[in-house]
Amino acid sequence: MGRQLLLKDKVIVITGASSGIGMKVAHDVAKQGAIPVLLARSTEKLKGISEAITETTGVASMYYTLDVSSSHDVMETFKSIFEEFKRVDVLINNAGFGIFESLHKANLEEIKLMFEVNVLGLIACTKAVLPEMMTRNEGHIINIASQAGKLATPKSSGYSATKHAVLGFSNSLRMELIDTNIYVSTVNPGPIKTQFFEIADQSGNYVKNIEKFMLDPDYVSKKIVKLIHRPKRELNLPYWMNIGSTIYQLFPTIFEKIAGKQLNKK
Ligand code: NJP
Repeated sequence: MGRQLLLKDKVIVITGASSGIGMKVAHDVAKQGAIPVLLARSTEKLKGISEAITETTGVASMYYTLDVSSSHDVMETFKSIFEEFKRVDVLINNAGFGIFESLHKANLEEIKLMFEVNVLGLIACTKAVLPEMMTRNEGHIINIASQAGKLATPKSSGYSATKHAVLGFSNSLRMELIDTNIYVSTVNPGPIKTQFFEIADQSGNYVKNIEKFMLDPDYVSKKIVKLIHRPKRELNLPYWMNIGSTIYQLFPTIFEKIAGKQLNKK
């Protein structure tokens, strides 16, 4: 994966662009001349972000209201995007949410919805861009997964399962596309200071316990922009968190025994 992509006039579609990481990345790529296409459910927020991007960068970004859990709406939205822009250079599958709860208390409908958004929505958006990328033999799909996709922790069985699914999906697709110029990257962050925790951690206990480890969304966004310039297999943030995940993969039984209690922060 040794290429350097100049962002000027590149069409970068970002799901979940109405807040958090997606919003930051939209601003940052526009600063480099790319055209961010913002997708999320909150139309008013998207409108405000899109206007702010145009005001600060001069780039005419676009937004479309989309709930990624509707595969029909995903298809229709990408049809409109292709009519407007003819191409998608980079897709950032970022829309997602988590609910941290012990499984015996968790609501099955909420777990289903996490899968519909975090996994099936991401797959639907990927399927929507792939034919055009394959025709041009060029493109980059960036899937925002999580360290929770590598190392599950207590009270996140549903959320971790969705992020494990994202990594499995991405790894398979990367191999399918090995002979093409279409790159598949995953981003596996630890906790980031965004609105994510307003839904994920309603008691506030988890945030209180891990506040000092939380990443700044500006930092995460800068790293994602770097990843667009130089695609690589996966981006682990912070890098040291991946050491824990790697040790876990090597020695799962002993790791769960020794570190399992330490990881119970939710
Ligand atoms: O969270 P937040 P982040 N259809 O809540 C959108 C992962 N991650 O930026 O639809 C379409 O500020 C929602 O928009 P709206 C995490 O799993 C995070 O932190 O208008 N869009 C909003 O724009 C997720 O995949 C942390 O409500 C939908 C966006 O998603 C990604 O990072 C750690 C939607 C969420 O913005 C971005 O999260 C980690 C739907 N059905 C991974 N449902 C972390 N923050 O600690 C939601 O490892 N959205």
